Amino acid sequence: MAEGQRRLVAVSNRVGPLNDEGKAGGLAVGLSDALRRRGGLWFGWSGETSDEGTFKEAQTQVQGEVSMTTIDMTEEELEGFYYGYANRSLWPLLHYRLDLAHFDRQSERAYRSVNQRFAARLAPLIEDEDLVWVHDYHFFFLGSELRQSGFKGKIGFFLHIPFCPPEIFTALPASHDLVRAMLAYDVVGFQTDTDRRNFVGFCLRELGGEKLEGHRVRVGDRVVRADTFPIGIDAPGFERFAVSPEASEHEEMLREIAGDRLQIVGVDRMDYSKGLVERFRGFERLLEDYPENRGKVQFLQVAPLSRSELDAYVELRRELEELAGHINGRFATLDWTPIQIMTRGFTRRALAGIYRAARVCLVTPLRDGMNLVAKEFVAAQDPDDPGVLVLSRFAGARAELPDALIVNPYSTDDVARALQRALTMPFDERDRRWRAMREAVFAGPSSNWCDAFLGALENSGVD
Ligand code: GDG
Repeated sequence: MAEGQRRLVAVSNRVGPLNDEGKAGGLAVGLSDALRRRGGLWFGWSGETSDEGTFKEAQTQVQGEVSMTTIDMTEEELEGFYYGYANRSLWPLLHYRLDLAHFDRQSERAYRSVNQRFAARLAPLIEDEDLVWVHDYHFFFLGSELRQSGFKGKIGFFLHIPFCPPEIFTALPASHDLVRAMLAYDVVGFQTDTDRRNFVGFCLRELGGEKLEGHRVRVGDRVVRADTFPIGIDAPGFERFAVSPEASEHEEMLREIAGDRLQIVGVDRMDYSKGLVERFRGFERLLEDYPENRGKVQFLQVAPLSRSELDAYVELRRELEELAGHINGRFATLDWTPIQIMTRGFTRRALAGIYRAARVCLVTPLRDGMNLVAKEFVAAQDPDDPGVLVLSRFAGARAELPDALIVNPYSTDDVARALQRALTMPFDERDRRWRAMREAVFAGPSSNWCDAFLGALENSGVD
């Protein structure tokens, strides 16, 4: 931590790792970059469950300038808070998927009580001079709980995933309570202007709030700054990964297997928000409508399993494996397998090599807060032979990457057309588009997201 700088206290459900070998997940990637640079305390769940009454003392691990302090949850808390409210209610709802959202009062209770308990365990570890930065949809109530315990310092909140329109959000039985709790933060940050507008719209229409200067909104006697802070990647770092021996080994292996065939890749946690089913159908349509691609392209989908305890995710896996089997059954020849899906994870260096071997990367979420894969793909490309990014209009990253081929992921024809265009794109256009995207991904220092948010938090309440 630099002299005179306030200590950063970050709170998120999962804590660490600080190295590059983390599991799939955008939040950990973004936050570990920020903490490695600035130092501070990272507080959250240990990843373990234990019985109430026998909760272990908080565990602290120190790595350089960063302390990571974690606490356990009970099995019931994990079920109600994490699988229940966070991932069966809030995740689908905030991704505009009312059809998949379940609401029940037991999990709502568990969610509130975990927020309260985490706040109670964090309170003795922090001081009013610290900058407390709470992350994501697991902890909407944590700030207001900290306030109730008497904490007077600055608390910010960043939502990594979308904030849906008020018309959808009001379906959540506790929608008013939840947004009122968010007003305890000094700054609430979103990935895109759309998310910010949806949140502000809820405050105005549902809670009778009013807009003030400087992206602030007032509800009753609370004033909160609601602003946009798009998350970025450590682009120079990822570019270096892409030429590391481990990356090159993966790149060469993939190129060798592909031979003259063009490689298409997708890299996503296996999640229904990522539009994988629609993407597979788009690939199938490519082979139907543009038969010249048969035997000439191959599609590798890396999809590490995520939240596999939930029915919707089990169902998604079944559907994807069936669809991949169907496509292969329909089009494969003795020496060609059109589509391959892998549920194992790779190291980040290996992933960088996979991106670099690809002519086309498909990033087609139905809704995504930002999507770091899109940015990583751009950073990993070989400047002499860059690939093409096909990007969903519903990914937050779209705002910064207009030079990708933008598609409507719900339209099978649109995805197939964009794929065909990407596969046949002349070098000059490929190069021009990639350079423009590279500039966007490398724009400003990699610390932009963190510094912008913490700067806003530090200045909040100062007129
Ligand atoms: C949430 C929001 C927002 C993927 N497979 C492997 C692996 N990954 C890494 C990717 C990337 C990260 O996981 C995924 O990040 P995304 O941003 O694409 O998506 P979410 O996990 O849904 O992240 C998202 C993000 O938070 C940050 O705010 O952008 O909108 O949903 O870094 O490379 N990493 C490893 N092995 C894999 O197999 N090591």
